[in-house]
Amino acid sequence: MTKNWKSPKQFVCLFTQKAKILFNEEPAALTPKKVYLVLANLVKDLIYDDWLATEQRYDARQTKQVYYFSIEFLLGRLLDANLMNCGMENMAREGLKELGFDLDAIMPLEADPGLGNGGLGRLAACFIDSLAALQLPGHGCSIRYQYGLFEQHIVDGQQVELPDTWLQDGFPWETKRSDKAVHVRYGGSAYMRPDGKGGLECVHEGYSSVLAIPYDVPVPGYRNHTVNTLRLWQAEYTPDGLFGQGQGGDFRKVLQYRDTTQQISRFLYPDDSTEEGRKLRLMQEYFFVSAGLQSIVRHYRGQHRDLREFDRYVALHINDTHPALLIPELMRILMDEEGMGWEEAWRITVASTSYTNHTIMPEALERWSIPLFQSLLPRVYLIVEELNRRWLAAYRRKFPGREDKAEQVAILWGGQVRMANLAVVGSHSVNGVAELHTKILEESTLHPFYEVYPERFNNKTNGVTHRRWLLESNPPLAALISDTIGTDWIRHPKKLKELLPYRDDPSFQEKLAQVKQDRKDALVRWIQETRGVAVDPHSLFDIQIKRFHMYKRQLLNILHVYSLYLRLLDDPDAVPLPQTFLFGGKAAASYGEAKVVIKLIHTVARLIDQEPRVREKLKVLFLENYNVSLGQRLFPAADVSEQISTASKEASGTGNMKFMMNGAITLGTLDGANVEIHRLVGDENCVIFGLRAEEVQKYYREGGYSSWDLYRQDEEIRRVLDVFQKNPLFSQLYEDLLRRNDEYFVLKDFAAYREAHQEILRRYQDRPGWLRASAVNIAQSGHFSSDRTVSQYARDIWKVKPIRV
Ligand code: Z2T
Repeated sequence: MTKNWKSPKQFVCLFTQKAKILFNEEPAALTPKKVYLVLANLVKDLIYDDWLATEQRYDARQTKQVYYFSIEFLLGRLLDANLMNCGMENMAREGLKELGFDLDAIMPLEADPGLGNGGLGRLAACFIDSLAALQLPGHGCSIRYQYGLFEQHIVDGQQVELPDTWLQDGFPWETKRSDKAVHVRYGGSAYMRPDGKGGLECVHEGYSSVLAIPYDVPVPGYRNHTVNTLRLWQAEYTPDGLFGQGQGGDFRKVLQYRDTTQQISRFLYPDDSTEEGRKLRLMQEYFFVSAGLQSIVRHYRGQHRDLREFDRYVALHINDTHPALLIPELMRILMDEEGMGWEEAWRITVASTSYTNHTIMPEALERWSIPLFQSLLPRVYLIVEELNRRWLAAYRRKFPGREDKAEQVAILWGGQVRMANLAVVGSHSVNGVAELHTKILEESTLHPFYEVYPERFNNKTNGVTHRRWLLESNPPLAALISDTIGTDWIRHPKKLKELLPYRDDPSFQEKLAQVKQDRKDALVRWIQETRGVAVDPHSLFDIQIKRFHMYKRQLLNILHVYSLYLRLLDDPDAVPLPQTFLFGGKAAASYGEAKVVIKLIHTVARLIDQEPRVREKLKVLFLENYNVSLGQRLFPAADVSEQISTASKEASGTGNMKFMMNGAITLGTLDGANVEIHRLVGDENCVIFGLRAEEVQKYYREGGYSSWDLYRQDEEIRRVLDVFQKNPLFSQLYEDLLRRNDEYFVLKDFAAYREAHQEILRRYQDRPGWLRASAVNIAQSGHFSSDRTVSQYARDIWKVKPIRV
């Protein structure tokens, strides 16, 4: 195997060989998609030696390793990222050119692996990138969904969901490792019996077992020879999986077992609005946790003698509660398979496990019905039951007579298993994802736990990999930065601060303005080519891209745009410069209200397009199927970053950081990580508006405000809301805002938001001032690199150190 490609000529030679091996074709005969596949396979060959060497190195050094369990990894395309990390992008570009191909035309042919919903899944992808870049021994563990997040089509202004067939042409980055398969058990019955040595042992019988097969994806660091692993598990049917059943010839049972088995790794987040869907989701959660842990313990056994030292060599991280079954599963393995007693197994489990919380929204806290849980995972349930018993007993000793509090911290309550409580009790570290979020966890959401275990709580403000979100997504900006301060910022993103002295430098500002215009032009061309829509590249680009959720308030944005439309109808000079409002994002298939907001955006867009007096000044465009690769086009082209969630609701946000890195100005509430962005750049370099988190929480405690009063007082609000009365489709939104008292304070924040937009326009017209603000944002964005975040996890929580390869 080759180390690196030495010259374009050698590349051409290797490419020709590979085309022969894979397709038995000459390069010139290859379709563009085959060119992609050949190239991807060549890049994988490049990575392979380092991949094996990395694993050997970790084993030889007996180093502690982290396993990051996440039910989502929203990877995005890998060709560009891997080429960049290997430092082989130019070589590939030159070589392909000699063969008559254009690398930039090949890259978009790669399917965008969407094994995640949004922020949580993308965070996991940024983290494994940073782990490898920092040479930290850390790996991802998840599910190889056959279908990722649905593809969003817009038909008649409405969202339609289509399956995401990302595996159709094969996924060249993975390696199937059938030899490392394990079995995962479901169902049957479990009970305790005397073990003949004066203790008890567990019997689990009548279960069915599913084959879990790992597919490994290499995760290369940035030009440092470290290659970690993302292990994706796939469920497969095994003919002998029906233990003690089915052999009797119950053919229907065998068929049903086969069907269910094959469903487990089929879809990301199967619809949970039906009982069947819920059961499948719980099967998924146990599936990858059990498979992952079994393989970790097996590997550990090959390296070390004594499982009592497990936590010295292994850190297990759970990304939200979806992998929280890791806690009872590790207990099961240590007790049932390794013969440990409860106390010792518990010490090891807590010492190994750490947990990140990603939301305070009560409806998003996972709960499972006990009957479902118990029938699917009888042995694990016994452990959870015992854990709940011991935990509550200890808690009641500490707070005698406080049943109100005991109820809040119980793991089992009201017929349900409360996963967040399980995760907190079973972890030595519990962290939030931004300062404000962690404070709310400590003071309200998880307060009773904070009282007992204050030392477990800590904050780790999110970050994003600046390699993908700046270096790879915005090459002209990256080049300008490197020309100005050198290339050290790529390995040490804090050094972006060295741009600060240039913020008022006219020549730097001029170049920064050109880069932004260049990225806007590129986006405009792409929109014209792919959507057939014309956008004014000299208008202000105001962008809101994120999942659709009522708390994120895309509704506030579009209502404000509609108010601009109304103003322009009266007075064509009501706005001083042309503006383009871009939206993108998916709504959960079952989230009716969010889907109505998507429809409303399309309706307003059409109204504007049809009005000659307005359309010169205003454009609204919804870009369908927002995903990682579309994000990579949009962040670099943004002037304004819309971060307008109801204060206290957005745990962190990470799009806010990607915009900032690309020089956009934040227009936001003091929510999530916006608070920290604001603190770093100051009032002059972002525009903050609206209710503060404490005010919102006070309203919630005291029963809200009267949205009717506002409706009566503010004429513009009144005129805007009349849009709803013209169309019965939107009556639900009207109801929410007025009759159901505006849960997310859209109307309450409307006037402040209107003011904030006027402030944006004032600042945008001061060119040097705006460019200075843009430069300051880029310069301060190094703090929001996931390299910073991951170093903090490594130092404070996982206790792992870099290993040079
Ligand atoms: C998700 O993307 C987030 C939170 C969730 O809570 C679930 C999902 Cl799928 C269970 C997001 C937060 O909403 C966002 O504020 C945060 O930046 C992101 O996780 C990463 O922490």
